[in-house]
Amino acid sequence: MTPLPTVRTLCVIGLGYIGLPTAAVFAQSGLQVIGVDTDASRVAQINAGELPFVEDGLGVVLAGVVAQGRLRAQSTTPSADAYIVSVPTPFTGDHDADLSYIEAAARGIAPHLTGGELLVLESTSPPGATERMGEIVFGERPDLTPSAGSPHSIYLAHAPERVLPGRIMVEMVENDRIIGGTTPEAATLCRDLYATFCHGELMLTDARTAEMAKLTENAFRDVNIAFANELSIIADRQGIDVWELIELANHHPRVNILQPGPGVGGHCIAVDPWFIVSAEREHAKLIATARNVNDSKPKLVIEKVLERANRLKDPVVAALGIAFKANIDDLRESPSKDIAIALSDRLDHGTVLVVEPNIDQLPPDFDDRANAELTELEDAVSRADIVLLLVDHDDFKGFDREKLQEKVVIDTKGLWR
Ligand code: SAJ
Repeated sequence: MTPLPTVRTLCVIGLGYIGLPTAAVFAQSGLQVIGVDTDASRVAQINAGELPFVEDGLGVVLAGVVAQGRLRAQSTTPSADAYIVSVPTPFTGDHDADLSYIEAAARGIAPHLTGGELLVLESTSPPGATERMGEIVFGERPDLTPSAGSPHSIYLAHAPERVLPGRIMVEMVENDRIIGGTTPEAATLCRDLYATFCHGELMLTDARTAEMAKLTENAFRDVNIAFANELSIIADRQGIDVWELIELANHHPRVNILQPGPGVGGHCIAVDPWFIVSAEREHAKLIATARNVNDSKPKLVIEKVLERANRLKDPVVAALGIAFKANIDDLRESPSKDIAIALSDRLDHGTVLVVEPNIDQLPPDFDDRANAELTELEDAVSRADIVLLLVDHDDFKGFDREKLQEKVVIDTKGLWR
C-alpha cells in the first residue's frame, strides 16, 4: 500500500468570504498557498496585501503572509499537493443548487493532477456534490482512481466551514469541524491538512453526511428564526411586545427562542435550507415553510412603513442599516437592503435616507433610485418622519432616544425598546 501523501503546497480556488481567510490561515500555519480567483482586480488587491472586504483580524494576517511570500493569488489553476474548492453554490429559479462553479473548478484542476492529490470541497453543497466533483475529475482523467492506496489515487473530501461572518478568524481556528471523505483514507488525509491550524475537534464521516450536516445546521437556525418571526407577527396583531414575550419565555430552563427581525439574509441561512428542500421536496415540509415565513417578513415591514408613510404628504424615511446583519458590510441577500429599495420605489413623493456605517457609497442597486441617499445617523434622524431600524449595528445602540420623540419609530430588531 502506498503511504498517504504529505501536503506542502495548497491551492485555494475562490478567494471570497471563506476562501480568502482559509488561504491566509493555511499560509500562516506554514503551507505554501496559491489562491485562484477569476476576478483580476481581487487578485491584484490580494497580491498587494490589501483586504477586499471587512473582516475582523483578517487584514493583518493577509498582509503578513503576502509579505512573507507564503500566499499569492492568480487567475489560473496551478499544480499543488492539495486543492480546496471554495466557490459559490447559488440556487436556480426553482431553488435547486447550481453546481456549475464547482464543476468548472474541478475541470480546471483535472489536467494538473499526477496522482496522490487531495481535493477538498468547502462550498456548502447538496448531498452528492463531492461525488459529482469526482465524476468530473475522473471523467477528464480516466488514468486516475478514487480508490485509495495506488500511485494514481485521488482523495476527495468535504470539509464544510461553519464560521460566523464577523468572527471568521476566531471561529475558523476554534470551531469543531466535520470532515467527510468519499473514502476513509480521503477523510484522514483531509483531517491531517486541517489539523495544521484547527484547534477544534475534527470529526470524520463520509462525504454525503458531511454535506447534509452543514445544511442541517443552517436549516435548524432558519427554522428557529422563523419561529421567532412568526411570533413577532402574531404578537404585533395581538398588541403584545414580542421582545418582552421572548425574554419572559426564555426564562424557562428548556426554552431558547431566537430573535425576530426584518427577515433572514446572508448567503448561508437564506440559501442552504433550499438544498434540502430541493433534494427531498415531498418530505422537507417544515424546512420549506420556515424559508417561506422568513422570506415573507420583509414584505410585512414594507407594508407597515407604507401604512404610516401614506398618511404624510412628502414622507421622509430613515432606513437604519442595509447590511444583512449587525456590524458587517456584507449586503448579500440582505432583507434590509431589499426593504430600503422597495420603499424608495413605492414612495412616490417620499425620500429614503439610508444609514449604513460600514459602507462609503450605496450599492449599484440604488443607481436608478434618485429619492434614496446615503447619509449619517444624526442627519437622517433629524430629517426623517419615520425612523425604521433594520440592523442592530453597535453604532445605533447608544443613540439619544430624546431625538426620536417626534418621530414614528419602527424598530424591527428591538434595539431601542
Ligand atoms: N437572524 C435573525 N434572528 C436571530 C439570528 C439571526 O433574524 O436570532 C438573522 C440575521 O440578522 C441574518 C441571518 O439571520 O440576517 C443570518 O445570520 P446568522 O448570524 O444567523 O448567520 P450567518 O448567515 O452569518 O452564518 C451562518 C452560521 N450558521 C449557524 O449559526 C448555524 C455560521 O456558523 C455558518 O458558518 C454560516 O451561516 C455559513 O457560512 O453557512
